[in-house]
Amino acid sequence: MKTINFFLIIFIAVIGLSSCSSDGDDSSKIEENPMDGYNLLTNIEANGHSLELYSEGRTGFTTGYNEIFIRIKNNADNNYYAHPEITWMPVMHMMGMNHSCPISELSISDGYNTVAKGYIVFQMPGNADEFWDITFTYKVGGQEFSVTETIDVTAPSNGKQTVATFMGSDDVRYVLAMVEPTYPEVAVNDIRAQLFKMESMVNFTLVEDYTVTLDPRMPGMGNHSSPNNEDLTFDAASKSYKGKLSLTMTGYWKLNLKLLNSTGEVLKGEDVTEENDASSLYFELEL
Ligand SMILES: [Cu+2]
Repeated sequence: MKTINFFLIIFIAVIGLSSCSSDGDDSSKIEENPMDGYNLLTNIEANGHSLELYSEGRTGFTTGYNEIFIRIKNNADNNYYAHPEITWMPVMHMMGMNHSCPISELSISDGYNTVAKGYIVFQMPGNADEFWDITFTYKVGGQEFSVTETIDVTAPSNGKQTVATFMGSDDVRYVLAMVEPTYPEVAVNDIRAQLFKMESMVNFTLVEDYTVTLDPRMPGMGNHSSPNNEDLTFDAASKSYKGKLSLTMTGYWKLNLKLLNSTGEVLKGEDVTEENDASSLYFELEL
């Protein structure tokens, strides 16, 4: 009995000591990895740094809205830079010309000062003769660097359209991209989209205060609709268009859309009627 107590006391003492020492020393804490559970899209090695690009759900760059997280590692000491200042410029090199696409600024994400967050809307995939690259210009440790990296942009594997590039009746070229729902359900889903005006081949600006009407249909089932949808209107806080998308069953849905300007003029798209089964402006999804 005595020996058991003796070992028990030593055991407790050891536990007590080890927990004391780890409590008192911050540097021995295992640092939480902010990118745990995210997919590494690409790791760009340049200037003695590693630029790591992550996605929350995607495994690659696809046409449409791509949310991207970036952090920069100093290869000399394997530490990530806090508050990196990064700008990016994606360019598609086509047979006859080059063009860019809508992008956001890269801002430091809430909670993790080593992670910058933003989005790119790719209007089209690359192919054998035409490709995308991204030029990053970034400032870390008081010095500016830059790197250009070729990336693979593919059409989504399910082939569904989540971005539309079109000329409006006002002779302006627009890009409309669906942001949400990422995981649509048989329910009334939040739908969110972003609208850009193509000012030039390399400059796209956010368009505010328009309206995107929504008429989801199931072409495989007599083109039936669903109740309780709400058109997308501009939300100033998120700088995007928000509405409600009602999906009453699983299968293929075509989200027929019309784009209206701030005075209610139709810039693109048509009503779905007996004679016309789809709008020329639409998103698609399958669930
Ligand atoms: Cu292109």
